[in-house]
Amino acid sequence: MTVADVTTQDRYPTRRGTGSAFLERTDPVVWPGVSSGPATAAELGEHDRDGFHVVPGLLSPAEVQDYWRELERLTRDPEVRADERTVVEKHSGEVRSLFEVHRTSGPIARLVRDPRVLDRARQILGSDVYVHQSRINYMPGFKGTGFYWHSDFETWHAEDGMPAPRAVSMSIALTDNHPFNGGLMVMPGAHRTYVSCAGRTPGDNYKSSLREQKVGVPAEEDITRLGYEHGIEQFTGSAGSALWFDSNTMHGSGNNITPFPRSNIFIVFNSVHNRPVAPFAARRPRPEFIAARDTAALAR
Ligand code: 6CS
Ligand code: FE
Repeated sequence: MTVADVTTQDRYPTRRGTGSAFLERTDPVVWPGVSSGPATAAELGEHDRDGFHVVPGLLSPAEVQDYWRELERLTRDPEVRADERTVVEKHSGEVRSLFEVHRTSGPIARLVRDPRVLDRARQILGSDVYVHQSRINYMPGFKGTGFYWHSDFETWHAEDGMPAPRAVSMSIALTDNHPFNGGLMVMPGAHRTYVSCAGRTPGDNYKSSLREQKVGVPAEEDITRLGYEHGIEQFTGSAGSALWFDSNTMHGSGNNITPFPRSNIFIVFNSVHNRPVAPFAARRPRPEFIAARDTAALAR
């Protein structure tokens, strides 16, 4: 096997037009290589076992206020609303997600380089990292619609050419996450199973999938099997807390019909040793604002 084969061979096949299948993850979750940083051994152990861990109070209340003001500024700006990087809700037309915010927002550009954030990502992935995707998910009260069950890595592999699940996501709550306002549900331990999905990727799939994902979601019987085997937990916590989760974590959320928004900043870090190649199950890579092609390592 040559070096090129190692990165381009498909160890996580999906969307090949056949049925779904469970494949065992062959890659680590917490990677060796970076020995110091803000994450404790207990947190890294939890992350390895469950596929996620929570850091309460990662941002102070004053910082939450600053980011909340930034979110309001961005969601109200007519230029931002008209930008292709803004995704609106299918039925209500409310803002759903703003992409590439680590480039369009000064405060978020600083946040991804903050040692509390960057050094934890480096510890988990065992290397230098860069931002594969960033977004603000607005999830307004009454009109916020959820995300059906999925593994992010399945999409990043199929549509962005990410070779292995050596990526980690951080979701920082900007509003309180209650059990009732559309909070994220996760299946602890299911990150070790890769669900190879049925179907094929339609052209320009991202134009609809970012509002409602239809391909790359496991079949109900797959979700049932994983749900009974691993159980389901929900991320709740005050504004400022952060959920760190593995790229292959099985997760989803319900609609938010309460008056309380559930807004969060969502950053995906990828290892510089896991740079995307050609998509594994799509004709063309998605645009840069959804899947970065600038893979230079982040520095403080
Ligand atoms: O497309 C993405 O990159 C992300 N969004 C959705 C709705 N599913 C996969 C992944 O989480
Ligand atoms: Fe997701």
